[in-house]
Amino acid sequence: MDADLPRLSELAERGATRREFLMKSSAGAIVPFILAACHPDEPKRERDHEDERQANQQGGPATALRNPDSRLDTGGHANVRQSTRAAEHTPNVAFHRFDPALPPVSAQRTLKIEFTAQEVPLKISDDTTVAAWTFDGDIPGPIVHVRQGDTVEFTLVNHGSIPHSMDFHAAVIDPKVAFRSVAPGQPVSYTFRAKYPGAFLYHCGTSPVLMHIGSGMVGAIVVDPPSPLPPAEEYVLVQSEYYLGNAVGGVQPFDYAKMLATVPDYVAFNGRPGQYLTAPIKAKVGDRIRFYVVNAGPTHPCNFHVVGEQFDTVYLGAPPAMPLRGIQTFAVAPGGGMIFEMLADIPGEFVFVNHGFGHGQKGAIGIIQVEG
Ligand SMILES: [Cu+2]
Repeated sequence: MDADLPRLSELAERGATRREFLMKSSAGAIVPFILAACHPDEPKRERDHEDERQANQQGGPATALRNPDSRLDTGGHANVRQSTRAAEHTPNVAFHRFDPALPPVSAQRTLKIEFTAQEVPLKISDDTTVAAWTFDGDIPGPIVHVRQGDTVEFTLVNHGSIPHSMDFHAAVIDPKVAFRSVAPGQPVSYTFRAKYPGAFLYHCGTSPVLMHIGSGMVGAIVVDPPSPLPPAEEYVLVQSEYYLGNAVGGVQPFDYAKMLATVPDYVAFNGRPGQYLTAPIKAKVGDRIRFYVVNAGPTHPCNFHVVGEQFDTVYLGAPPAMPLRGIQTFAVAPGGGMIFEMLADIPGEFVFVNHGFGHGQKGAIGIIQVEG
């Protein structure tokens, strides 16, 4: 891990440029965590070695788990090695910010969606390119937006080199059929109706699911209730964890043993650690800001919090039913999704963060810039 250790320099740089703000803010407690991210040379070798040892110890029973949804599973140990497909591409890929804006809902009540499973290099920061397994070439995959009761006609075409599949949490469907794995070059199609409103995860369910989720095959589907929620600026944040191995040709593969050890290198909103520190989400005083927070995991919760704010409303599920009011922090479970609303009463820079701060420090952090 030493020579090719994924650096936090970009995040650290962003932290440094935000230092004054953080010092001035009421979030004094954040400062040590951000500044701690400025030490990319921390001795990780011993820790990683220990992680690996633990992972090996856990490897037997954990990797024996099978995905009952998949018909092409070849065993719990299958497909934990990174395919070479991503590394064969040139690693000279450009960084792009993932647009967190919720796309408009379709006017049609039946939505045809086709995704491709792709194994591609993805630049997640200035100095880190990963050998990603993706839907449509990005982590997370495209944001899907429908209404309760809408019909989704979905097709996945596998352009990868190993089996992949699709598990929509917004679907009520026979998983053995719909969520089955398909071989390279093959498609799988199924149709479902969005039964409940809310923010839902989708992910590849091919065995071992940990490897496929952990390598980036995740995304969000937002289902609106029949009567619209109050007007708001709407954003989708998909939290996910990165467990990376040594770079090959400038591209870092995902590391299954580290996924089992559950100590991530990075935790990110929408695939890029700290991307919304550099390029904050903009809002205006008077806005209602609605976050659809989906936690892809694969393992850790997203303890969602906004510094200097309180959530006016948090919907556990099926909005507008059972709203929680005046919430400071709420955990979104791995595999879960929830809706958080805040009212931008005053101007300022408000940090949104996973308040499990080990993971906030590792990149699950951003800024909402509220202008008067
Ligand atoms: Cu997959």
